[in-house]
Amino acid sequence: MDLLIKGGKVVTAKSTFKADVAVTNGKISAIGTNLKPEAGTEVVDAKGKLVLPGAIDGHTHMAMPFGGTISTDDYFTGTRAAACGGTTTIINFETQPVGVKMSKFLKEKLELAESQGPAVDYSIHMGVGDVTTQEMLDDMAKVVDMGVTSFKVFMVYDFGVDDGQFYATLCKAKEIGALVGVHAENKNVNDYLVKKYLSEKKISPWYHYMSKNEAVAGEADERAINLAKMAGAPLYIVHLDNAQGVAAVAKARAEGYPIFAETCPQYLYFTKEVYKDGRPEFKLRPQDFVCSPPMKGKESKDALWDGIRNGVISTLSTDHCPFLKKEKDWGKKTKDGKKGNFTTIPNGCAGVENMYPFILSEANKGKITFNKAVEIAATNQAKLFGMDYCKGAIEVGLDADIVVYDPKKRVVINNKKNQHGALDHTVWEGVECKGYPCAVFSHGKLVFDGKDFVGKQGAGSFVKQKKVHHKGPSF
Ligand code: DUC
Ligand code: ZN
Ligand code: ZN
Repeated sequence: MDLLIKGGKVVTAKSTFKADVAVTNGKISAIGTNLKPEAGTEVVDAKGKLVLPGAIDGHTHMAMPFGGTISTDDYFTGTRAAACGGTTTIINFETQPVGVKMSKFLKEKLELAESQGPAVDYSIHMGVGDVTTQEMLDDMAKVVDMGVTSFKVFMVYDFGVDDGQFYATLCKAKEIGALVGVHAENKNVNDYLVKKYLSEKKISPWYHYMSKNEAVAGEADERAINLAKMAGAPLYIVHLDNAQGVAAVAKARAEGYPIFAETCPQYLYFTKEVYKDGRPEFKLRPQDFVCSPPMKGKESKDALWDGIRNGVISTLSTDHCPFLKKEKDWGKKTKDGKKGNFTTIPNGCAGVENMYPFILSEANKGKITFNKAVEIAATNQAKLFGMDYCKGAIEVGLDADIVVYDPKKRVVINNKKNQHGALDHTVWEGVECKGYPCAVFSHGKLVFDGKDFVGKQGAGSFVKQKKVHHKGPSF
């Protein structure tokens, strides 16, 4: 036995109980009361603390080219930040360029990730950029064989799919044991509104929200669900942000369809008002909050919380995609010195370090149970993406990715003082967390000591996803 976490309360998706947790060779080797350390075993006193599985952030964009730049965190700095927030696995999006086979592209991205040296484990979702030929579509099977069984299509953006390509991707995924995620927004209406607002000289970040409003997202959520039903395939709606979409997911799940949804902390905490005002008390401007999809109104925020409580929403992830303040300013003056507008702001915000502390803090305040927080931030992610053979729970045989959480510790997010990514600001600045991780282990090795990153660059490795065959709404 290498490590013994003693006297804490273990929290799983289903139950909470007092137990010691033993770790041998990076795996959880025993869970029980009064476990005795062996000679040389490191003992961690967890009295008064919760012992949780490390979170899985199923939605990050590390080192992603976007809008003339590249997101600020790479596979190392992003996973360093993740580790210091109790997230011990990320699933990063890599989107296939037009004309390049997904399997070839995946090989290149796995090499890139390894060269950057992730601090904790990572996996990849394959963004679908080109399924215009049968050959490209058939190549999805190779990607599955390489250990990536999750794909994402975009209903917006130039590289997005039309409904026919979306349908074909769903059918192929069902055949090969994969799950398709979707970024659901109505492209034609979004494009029309962007043109209209720009022609009316309405160029501020508020019009980013207006052109991607509740109805633009809600219609696409409903259509995506209909396409999945037509294909008889499971579907995963990423970053669900609106009440209409929550209702559509609830209905499809009640009918027995394997429709799953993810939401993100930003949709549970902020509202569209940030695009008018920013958060000036923390020197955050409206453009700093520009991400896609944008935050919505209070009705949607409330519906998302209800969706978490009643099981309509299965997972919580971040869409972590950080850009520097000077890049966020491209909405005023572009990189080339031209007059900017809301479409010239790189889309995305930081969050990978904040997800677990945020949702656990909400649990600590009584908004949801700790079991629910663990379920949506760790256990369900592992099950949905075929990683439950090694991740997502405190269970004998699984990787010892463990968070010791102090419900009494208070941390106010301060980008300069207590955040560990590469970004020069965070939209989470000034947010107070009631409770915080005081120790984080990846494969039984300490990576966060409650203050600093103490892990190693390159310690993380690629986690293969098993084939998945989700047949109904539960798993
Ligand atoms: N949304 C973002 O905010 N950034 C990157 C891609 C996306 O869909
Ligand atoms: Zn997206
Ligand atoms: Zn995203």
